[in-house]
Amino acid sequence: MAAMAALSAQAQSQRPNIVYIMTDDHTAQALSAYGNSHLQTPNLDRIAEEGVLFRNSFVANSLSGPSRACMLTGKHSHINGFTNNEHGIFDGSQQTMPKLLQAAGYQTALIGKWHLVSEPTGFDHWDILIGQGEYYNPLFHHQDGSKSIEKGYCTNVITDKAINWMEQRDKDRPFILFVHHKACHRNWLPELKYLREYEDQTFEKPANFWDNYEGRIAAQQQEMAIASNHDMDLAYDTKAYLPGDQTRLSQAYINYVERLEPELKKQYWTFYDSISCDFKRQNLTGKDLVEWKYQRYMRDYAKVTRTLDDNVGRLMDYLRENGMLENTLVVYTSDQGFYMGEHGWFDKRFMYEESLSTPLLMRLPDGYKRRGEITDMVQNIDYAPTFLEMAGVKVPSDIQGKSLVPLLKGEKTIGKWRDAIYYHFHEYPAEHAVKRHYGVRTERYKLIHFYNDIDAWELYDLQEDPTEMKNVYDDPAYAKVRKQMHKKLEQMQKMYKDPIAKK
Ligand code: SGN
Ligand code: CA
Repeated sequence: MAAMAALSAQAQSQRPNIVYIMTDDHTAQALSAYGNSHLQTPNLDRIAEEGVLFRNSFVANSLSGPSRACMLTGKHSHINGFTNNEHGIFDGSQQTMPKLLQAAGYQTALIGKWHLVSEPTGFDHWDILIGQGEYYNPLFHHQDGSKSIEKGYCTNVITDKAINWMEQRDKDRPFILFVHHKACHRNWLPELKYLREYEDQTFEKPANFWDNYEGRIAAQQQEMAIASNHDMDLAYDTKAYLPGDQTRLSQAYINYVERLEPELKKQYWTFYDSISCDFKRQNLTGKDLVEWKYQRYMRDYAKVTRTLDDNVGRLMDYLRENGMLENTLVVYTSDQGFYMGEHGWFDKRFMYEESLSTPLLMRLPDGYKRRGEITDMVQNIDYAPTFLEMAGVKVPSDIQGKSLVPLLKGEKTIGKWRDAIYYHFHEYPAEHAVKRHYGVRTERYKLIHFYNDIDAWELYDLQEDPTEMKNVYDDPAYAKVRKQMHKKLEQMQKMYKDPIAKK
């Protein structure tokens, strides 16, 4: 509070507000701003058009809880302690960016998905989903300890709550508002008004959809293939059942739909009944069945994204109409990327490009001149130091991320920015069976080590092989690169104090 007292009311009001919108599993390939021509996200694209789009934006550990912990602390998972969803409980007594902003006079609020198990700390106000949350009439955990169902579709409810909070805030002090959506997490239940949206569209499969994982042992052993009915469940993900007989559906899925009011529930089942009728009539097998599953996945994901984009638009309209845009940093990102059929997959976790990446768009407050695309490599541990610096708060020396302020101000960064990022995924054994691994990515190369119950190294030349189909670790032509990348990895593990580093 001392820092706040030292600032005049005028200085207080000049510090930018921060609206941080983070979605769940919304991958860069599913935004038109990043080049998807099948799926329109006009409101998100507008943030990029008026601000900046990061082309090389990555996470440190591609999973919900760990990503959130990295963002809040500016530190890698092995330092902040939340390494995986299955056994993690976030230590809320540690230093976090919201706490530092709060101490400097910022109003701090968090709405939506939290997923860090312990109660949020460092927020003046919080109102969170429980665990993964629900799409229809979601249950919220309020700050006073009570829980209640909020009527409506989750993405709309979260935006309403965010706007309501901004309405009643102290308008003389800056704020940071975290808007954390459940969308577009599995199993992609659409807002009812968009049930029929995208149904006429055929989505193009990525070129490496039928990957056979040659030379990549961990990829051979995962459980996240669209083709496998064990992984992408017909009765859960594609919502297929015998028409009129929902008894074969996954109970978890039925429970989600049961939350709807009777009239809406009827609309819902009528729609998926027609899909299931059609499915039965076609009697698909082999590749045709996989193709059908892929189209169902894409269409439902796209519908969920549609509502998300509408709500980003609604939030931006509020900021615009209230004259707040000039003094607000708006950030749009996701907790990680996702596979949209690349390598034949859904889900994330792997250090391959689509889930290592996360979309990152920013609309900048006055005084930050950069516009357009930024290609420097950035990571979610960078958000905390960025927000702190923008708020005029000294960045503690134990924060591992780098402030993005020089990039946002348009300063020349050639030769001064980082030349590699570090990644470490810890959750195994677990759902989707992705082995533990760590690695380093430079502008051109990527070295990965899968460790626990296998011991496998992979090396990719992203320039020659952007879809990561050819592991060149044992290719003599890459011997020199391999050596350099090992050196880089050792350096980074030491620098980030990962206990897995070679002693
Ligand atoms: C759930 C999903 C998984 C997903 C994890 C983690 N299964 O367990 O497919 O990988 O969440 O996702 S589900 O049957 O419950 O849909 S994360 O984004 O929260 O990390
Ligand atoms: Ca996620």
